[in-house]
Amino acid sequence: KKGSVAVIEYRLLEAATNGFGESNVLGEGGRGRVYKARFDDKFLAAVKKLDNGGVDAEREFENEVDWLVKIRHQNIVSLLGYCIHDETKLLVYEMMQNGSLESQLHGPSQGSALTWHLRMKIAIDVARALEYLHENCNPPVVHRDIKSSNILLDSNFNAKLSDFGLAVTTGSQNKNVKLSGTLGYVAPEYLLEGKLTDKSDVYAFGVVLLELLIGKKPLEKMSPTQHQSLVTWVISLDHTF
Ligand code: ACK
Repeated sequence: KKGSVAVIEYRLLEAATNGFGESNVLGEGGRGRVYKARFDDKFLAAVKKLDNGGVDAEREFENEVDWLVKIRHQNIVSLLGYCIHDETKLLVYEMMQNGSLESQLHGPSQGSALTWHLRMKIAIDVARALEYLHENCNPPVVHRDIKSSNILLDSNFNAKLSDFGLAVTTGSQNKNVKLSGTLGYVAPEYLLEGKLTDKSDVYAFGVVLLELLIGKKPLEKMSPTQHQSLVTWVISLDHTF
């Protein structure tokens, strides 16, 4: 055990997910697949099986565990446990039955399930998570990857922030940090000058508010060619600040 987070045996996770079977797949994330796990025939959890991949993936896994052991808030997804099995790393989270805000807004149902009242509630939930990270944590924690796919909804549509793989404290990250985050959500002063503060999360939160309001994804109108030239331009910026 690390804090209140359990180290879970691989064979238990295998059994709970039908051997990581296709029918248990909840979705595909940036860094791996997420599976529905059923323990003792009733208790549900979500297991993220990370792709094996280099130093960055390793660092993000450790960062995620380190933060989520320390951070507990009703609007932040709880980490229940983790498992290291040879090269494979797994994270076990509380089950968020209604998936991500991204799939609710932009998936097949196109946000139809989300009333204005619910959208307002989701915005407030995320604001509470950010207030906690920025005001109640000392030093303040910057999430660095606020976006609709990192906002998960439980069975009652309570919103919780997930994915702390890129989170940092302010002050520690001013030297030689690689640019992190997601295009369309990255604050301009961070993208152009490497100036990272808690306000970078507030900018990204603003983009999420727009998504909630108009139901469109950032950069949605860009063609693949335009998107590619944006990516090429970003890569060409000197991001060793
Ligand atoms: O939008 P979704 O249905 O919700 O698809 C994505 C996918 O896994 C990759 O991130 C889903 N997901 C992630 N974490 C959880 C969780 N704790 N509970 C339920 N679904 C999750 C997410």
